[in-house]
Amino acid sequence: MKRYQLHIGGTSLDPTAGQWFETQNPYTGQTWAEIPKGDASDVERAVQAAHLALTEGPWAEMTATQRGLLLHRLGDLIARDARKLAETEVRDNGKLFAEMLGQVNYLPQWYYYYGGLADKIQGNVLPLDKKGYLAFTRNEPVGVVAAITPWNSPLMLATWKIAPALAAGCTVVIKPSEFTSASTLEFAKLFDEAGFPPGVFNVVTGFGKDVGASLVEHPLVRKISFTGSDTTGRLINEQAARHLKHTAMELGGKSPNIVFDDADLEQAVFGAISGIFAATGQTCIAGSRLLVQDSIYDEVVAKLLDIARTARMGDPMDADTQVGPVTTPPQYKKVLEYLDIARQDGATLLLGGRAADKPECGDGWFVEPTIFGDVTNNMRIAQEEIFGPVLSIIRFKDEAEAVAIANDVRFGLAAAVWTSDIGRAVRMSEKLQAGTVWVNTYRAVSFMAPFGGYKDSGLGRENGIDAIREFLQVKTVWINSGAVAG
Ligand code: TXE
Repeated sequence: MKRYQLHIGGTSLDPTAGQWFETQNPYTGQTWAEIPKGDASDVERAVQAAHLALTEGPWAEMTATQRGLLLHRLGDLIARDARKLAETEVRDNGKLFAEMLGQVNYLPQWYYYYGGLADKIQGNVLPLDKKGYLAFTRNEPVGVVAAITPWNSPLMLATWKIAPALAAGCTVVIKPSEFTSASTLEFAKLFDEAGFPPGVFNVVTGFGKDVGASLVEHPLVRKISFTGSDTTGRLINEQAARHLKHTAMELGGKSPNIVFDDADLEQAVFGAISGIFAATGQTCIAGSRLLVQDSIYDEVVAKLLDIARTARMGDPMDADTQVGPVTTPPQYKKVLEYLDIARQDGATLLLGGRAADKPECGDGWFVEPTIFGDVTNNMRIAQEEIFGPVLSIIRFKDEAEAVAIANDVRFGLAAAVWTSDIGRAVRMSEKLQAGTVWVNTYRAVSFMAPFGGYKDSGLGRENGIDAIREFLQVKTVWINSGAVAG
């Protein structure tokens, strides 16, 4: 069995306490590797290495252009190793290989984009109300960044943090999810090959309450960039606030996918299916609430069921598989619990609603693609993030009611509108309380487009130019030109 090592200060090494934990393949349920069980002393080593790299030596001396070139080189190495990295991700999180490969193949663009942006962040010469001074601003790295990432898209969500943080000149210590740590440890080796100085990028694997909490508490960590559940996000934010640290939080969602009767229904149904069943519903942007206008409700439901009932479950490495397993045993249990909650709340089960026991699902943690109809927005399945292949269909009569239902949740990550009326598209995009609104599409993301949450879905933005500012702090410099005393 493969046994991984931590990555600290440009070296692979064993955890201080000499302990490892096992990681499983969600498709087979079998253990396939051992992951270092880091603790506070490993965090200490990693943060000290990151702090040293930040304050002295080649990274601290480097120009922004040189940093950009290193990011470029890293992008090339990811492209070279995309297949291997994607295979490791699938082994650990059970997502479809085709989707994972597509995702990893896209990652270099983040490193090229932020590599290019590194030397284009300018300060300002300030107009002043006083004579005799020159004043200007500099954008400086915020410091050592702790990145804490989840299990659903390990390398992509890590990249959304790492690329802008390094472009800004920060150094990084990352703690990947305990369920999917392997790909981040393999990825770390590419930093050395690309020529990053030791300590710029460090990985400490382990559990949230040990490694995660120690990172958040460490006095030399200045920024915590987190993706995960809103419960953990809140906890980290409270802890960070006690030490006045910067945070960026990408948390959950309960995104509405809204279909009007003037929409192209074939497209809308396709968008609804991929919106909830892609990645087995385990994405923060899952379109888990399908809002359908009364007049087309029956037609949309019939079309949805026609497609969803043919979904092929099975080995995520197989190109024909459309729905893979749930990634972790606790998540599997949570999804099954919500199926019971939905029934108790009075939702009508239209499809699935149970664990899958088909032979092609092996011993994996599979849940059948599930659709509930006649859901009302006060039901728990309409309000709480399930993070699984469970769609709730809700009726509405008109635009005003669609907006009211869509916004009546504590989350606000994304929303989509399906309509052929341009005026309606504009009105809806203004009224929906969400960090991203899609019109006649779902799930589009790009390194160029800011991404983040309204309301309980998070703080700060990832991607686009906005993201690099998350890792910079502004310094104002006043120079006395000699005309002013003292
Ligand atoms: O997430 P956690 P979990 C949601 C989804 C899912 C639920 C639970 O609804 O069912 O979260 O998943 C680290 N201090 N999302 O339990 O706990 C942890 O080790 C510091 C939404 O896996 O939020 C991991 O690295 N760190 C989501 C990371 O936080 C701590 C993606 C996320 O774990 C910590 C995944 C602590 N006290 C799940 N406790 C999205 N927004 O995409 C845990 N961690």
